This record gives sequence, structure tokens and C-alpha cells, in this order.
Amino acid sequence: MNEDRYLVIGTGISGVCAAELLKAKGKEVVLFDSNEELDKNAFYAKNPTLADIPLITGSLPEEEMASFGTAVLSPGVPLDQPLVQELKKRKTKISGEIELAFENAKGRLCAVTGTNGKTTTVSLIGEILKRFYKDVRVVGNIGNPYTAEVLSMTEATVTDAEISSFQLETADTFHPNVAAILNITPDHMNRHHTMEEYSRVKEMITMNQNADDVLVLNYEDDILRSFGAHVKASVTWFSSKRELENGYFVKDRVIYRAIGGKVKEFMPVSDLLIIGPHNWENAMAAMAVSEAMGVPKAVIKEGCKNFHAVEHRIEYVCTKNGVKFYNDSKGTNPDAAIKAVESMDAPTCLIGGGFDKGSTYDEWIASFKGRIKKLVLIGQTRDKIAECCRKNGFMSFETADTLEEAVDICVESAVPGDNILLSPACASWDMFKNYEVRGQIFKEYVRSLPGDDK
Ligand code: UMA
Repeated sequence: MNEDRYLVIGTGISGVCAAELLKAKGKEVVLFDSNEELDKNAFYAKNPTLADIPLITGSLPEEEMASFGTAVLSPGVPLDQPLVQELKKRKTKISGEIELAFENAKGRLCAVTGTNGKTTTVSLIGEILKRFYKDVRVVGNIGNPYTAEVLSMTEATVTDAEISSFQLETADTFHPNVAAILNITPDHMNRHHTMEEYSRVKEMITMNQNADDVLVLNYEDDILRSFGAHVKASVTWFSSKRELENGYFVKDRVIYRAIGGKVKEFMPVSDLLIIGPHNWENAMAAMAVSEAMGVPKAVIKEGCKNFHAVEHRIEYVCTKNGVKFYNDSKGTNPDAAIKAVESMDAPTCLIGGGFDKGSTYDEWIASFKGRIKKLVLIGQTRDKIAECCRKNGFMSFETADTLEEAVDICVESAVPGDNILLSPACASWDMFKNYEVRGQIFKEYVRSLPGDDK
């Protein structure tokens, strides 16, 4: 075995950036991808900087198996995969792209995990940090590999990382100065198998923290509330439902900051451009993380007031004839779509339906509770959802053949003061390339409608 020989598994953006970092550090690197149909010529054409790095596809030859000191896994590579198990047996150190980046990074780090809200929270933290610090890097699951930023970091760099459970599985020395866990609800069970294991992995974000570090936790999450009692880091709580002695909380639509029972108003939620109680939680987490990273209160407030929703997530599009349009094309499952419904503060015409992932829609329909005045169904699931509406006694629905037709039906049904929301509770692949394209087409069509556009 050669300690300095690295196997990088996966040739997506994580694998490419990890290989580039290792190469720059003078390590011997071999790239591997289990996809035997991967076009090597196309890969090298796209990644000319890796032209001198061997790429093995399909399966790893036996003679190579024992030659690596470390294997760096891309997030999409599960630990229980046979190849990883084989490497482990041969005493290869199993690491990951995030761990590799952390080992080579400089400056301070805040890191956010959680089942929902990560991208919004990390984006908002990034907006706030950039108002105060010169060199801020927003990295991780958000789509910019951590390894891509490491080489140009200095001690003055401030890094803001979105970290998924996949990435935490291989964390070892990973140690954020400030960490946050937003919530833990069932997800990715095909990878982590049980809730216990999924929670354990999420909680690894704080495993190397100590009393000088801060961990931001959601008080309304049962798993996190009991977990927070036993961590080494100093905990800052947030709650959208109750007053806290210490932490951030919302009461009567105002966010407060409490320290040792002393409560000060922070800002009304109406000053935020992101809507809904789940977004108040994301905003409070971002406030707590930014505060712990040393940003003054006034700067945090300005950052929050100017932060727009992440594209396709309950994204405000425009107002036409007094009707507000929201694009939540990212609401690709009932859980996410319920959040959008619960965020609506006026009677709403909702567009739902799409590719059939085998979800059930009863809870989604139950969340309508007088908020949804009309549901217009499109796509593969429209009849299945229509049947579910009948079963649940929600009869105010119609079907449409296209997204544009669905918008037209909503426009006819809406009166000034109403909302029109695209939040399909389904994936898009039956009618569109992906949810981004679905959201884009929705926005373009809505903006082309007659009426005053704000
Ligand atoms: N591969 C193997 N063996 C395997 C599995 C995959 O060789 O057992 C290969 C595939 O053939 C493919 C490559 O690995 O060529 C893909 O690697 P990857 O799935 O890790 O994808 P990347 O392009 O490196 O993107 C990853 C994250 N992807 C996943 O976690 C699945 C991206 O998160 C992340 O933005 C990026 O790193 C940068 O950090 C995406 C995601 O869906 C957005 N994340 C999940 C989520 O948000 O729910 C966790």
C-alpha cells in the first residue's frame, strides 16, 4: 500500500474537485466511477486539468484494490457498498470529499445540516456574512464543492457550508466553529435505512465541537431537543412556537432574541421576504449562526431584510391584477408542498400533480384547511390525486392538460387579494426536463399575462 496514493470514487463535481485538490497537493490520484458506460474521452475533454489522472470505470481490478492509502468518496457513494467494504478490509482509509476539504481548508467555518431548509438557510447566512466579511465562500451540498475553494483560502476566509447526511457519513476531523441542525424528519431511508442511523449521521456535524463552539438547534424538533442536552458545544436554540429563555423565538409574528431571560425584539417577520413559519425557522437559524460568527446585529437585520427566496422555493414571482403568484416548483413531494400551502396567507389557487413517485396525497390535501380555494391538477398523477380529493371530501378541483391551461383556470378563479401557487407535490419528469424548467416556464407564462406587473 502507498500512503500517498488516493482513490477518488465518483466523477461528478465532488470527485473532479477532490482529484484536482489532491493533484495540486502532489498526491498520486486514481479516479474511479462504477458507471461502466462512462465516456472517458468525453470526461477528459470536459476536465482537461485531469488529463494525466488515470480513470477506471465499471469495477476496480483486484491488483489495484490493496494499493491505496485513502479512498475519497463522493457524497453519492454509500458506505455499505461492496467496493467500499472491500477497500476497508484492505485497511484503506475511507474518507470523503468534505473531510478532504476540511483537512486542507483555512479560516473559520460555519456548517448547516437538516432535512429541510438547508439551502435557504445557507444562502441567507452567505448574504449576511458577505455584508461583513471580505472573503466568504459558500460551499457544499448547495452545488459548489468545498474542495473547489480550499486552495485559495487564507486565515481570513469565512466558509459557509451546506452539509448533507451523505457528506457527514465520512466526516472524521470535520470541525465547524459554528454548526446548525435545522430539523430531522424521515428522508433518504434507502441510504441510511433507519431514523436512528439518519439522526446519528446528522448529529456528526457537532462531534468534534467543544465548549468554545456554537451549535444552533431547533427547539421544536423532538430529536434535537433531547440531543441538545448532551452536546459539548454551547447551544443556541430557536423556536417558531414558544418563548425561550435563551435563543431566538417568534411571538405574535415578531422575532425576539433572548439571553438569560432578557428578551429584546429582533425584527418583525413581515420584514422578511421569505414567507411561512418554516422560513422564520430558517431565518432564526441564520441569525443565530451569523451572530455566533461575529456579525453585528444591524448587519444581520439588513441581510435578512434583503434576502429573496431561493429560486423555485415559494418564490414570489409577481402581482397581476391584485393576485400574487408564487413558484414552488421545488415542492416535488407532499411534505415540501405542505410547507408551501401552510405559508399562504390568503385564499389560494394551487397547481399540483406531475410525475408519479408513488407518494400518498392525503396529508397534503388535509393541509389545505380552507386555505386552498381551488386545486388544478396536471400530469401523470392528476387522476390519482383527483381520486384522493374525492376520498377526502375536497371537491374544488379541476384538471388541465398543460401548465399554461392550469394557470389560466387559476386566473379565472382568483380575485384581487388571492394567491396563485405552483407547488405540485410531485416530480416534474412526466412533462418537463426537471423542476427548474417547470418553474421557469411557469414564471415566464405568468409574467406574460396581462395586468400590472410588480
Ligand atoms: N458513483 C459511483 N459509485 C456509487 C455512486 C455514484 O461511482 O456508488 C458515481 C456516479 O456514477 C457519478 C458520480 O459518482 O458519476 C456522482 O457523484 P455524486 O452522486 O456524489 O454527485 P456529485 O456530482 O459529486 O454531487 C454531489 C452531491 N450529490 C449527492 O449527494 C447525490 C450534490 O448534492 C452536491 O451539490 C455536490 O456533490 C457538491 O457538494 C445534490 C443532492 O442531490 C444536489 N444532494 C442530496 C440532497 O440534497 O437531498 C443529498
